[in-house]
Amino acid sequence: MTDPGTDEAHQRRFDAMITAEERIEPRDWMPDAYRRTLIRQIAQHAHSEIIGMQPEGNWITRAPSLRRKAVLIAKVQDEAGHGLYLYSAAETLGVGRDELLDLLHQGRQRYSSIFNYPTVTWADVGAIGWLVDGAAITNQVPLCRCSYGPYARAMVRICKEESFHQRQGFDILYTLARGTDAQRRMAQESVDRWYWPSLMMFGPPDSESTHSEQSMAWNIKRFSNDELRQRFVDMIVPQAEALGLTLPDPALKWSAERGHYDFGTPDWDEFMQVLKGNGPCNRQRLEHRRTAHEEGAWVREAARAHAAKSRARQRAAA
Ligand code: FAQ
Repeated sequence: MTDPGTDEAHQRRFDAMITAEERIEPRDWMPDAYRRTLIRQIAQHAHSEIIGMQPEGNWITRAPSLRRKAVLIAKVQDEAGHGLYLYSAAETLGVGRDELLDLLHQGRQRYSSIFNYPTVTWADVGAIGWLVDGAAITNQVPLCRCSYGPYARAMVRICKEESFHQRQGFDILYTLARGTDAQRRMAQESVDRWYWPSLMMFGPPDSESTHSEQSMAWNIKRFSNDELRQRFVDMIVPQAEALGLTLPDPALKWSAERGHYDFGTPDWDEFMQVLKGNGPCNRQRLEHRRTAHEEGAWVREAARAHAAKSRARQRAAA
């Protein structure tokens, strides 16, 4: 049985570390609720990375040139890598990767709403890079200062790669926007479809966000959902001008008083529907993931057999 006196001392030490902006490491004592929150967020983040491979993976065989195909394959592979760093970070909190994948496959853990939208044109690969990776970076740069060490460190590398991803998406749209009329129209139509869902990636408005207050007190989240959404809009408006494309938001205008762009309200009913599993691609994404997992069983089995053999060989040589 744990000694309540000791738990109080641990809690005081944990609180002092948070106040002093120190990193919490896996060996440190942490409150159960802090651990649970991190597992929820990091798992959701990891699941988003691997489910996020599907919308773009859809275009690998149809990329318009060898160069675009090679870049896209590398990007999709990067997302798999991000998933691996993040599952490893979650494992330091005492959960197994298999357990987390089971929860995803059973629909008991979430992944980002954005990946439930379809990629119907090549321009969507550009819009995902520019807007979705752009939103991801805006959200993730502050996570490099998250109080939990393994998550913060994973974020540093992920953010570097996401910046490159955003540039390649911008480059695709830039090329299309300067192409034929049909290419320009395709780029604009894609931005029209991805703009609002990308604003929803930051989560519900602060007034509806159940976890923000506590996560900010623990230095897991450094800014609220609405603060980051604003930062993102301020970043993409001049980028849209450079692209020569418009953002489908009639309320968008510079506010000299606030020093920020005013913007419209996302359709939060649509967001809630997507979270409930009723987005355009929810069923397809999960079904595909489950099938890929089942079909990959032999690879996991072979890797386990190889690891067991290597261990036996090392023991024999010792
Ligand atoms: N989708 O109280 P809050 C990428 C849920 S980037 C689905 O505000 P929190 C890169 C939330 O879980 C995308 N669910 O929650 C890439 C909670 O549900 P619960 C991944 C959402 O955690 C690019 C409820 O709503 N990035 O993958 C969403 O404090 C291109 C109440 O919300 C991350 O995960 C949503 N958008 O703040 C890959 C970043 N928003 O558990 C491939 C790390 C909220 O109570 C291609 N995560 N919910 O049932 C975070 O920063 C936070 O978790 C937030 C949400 C900001 C997403």
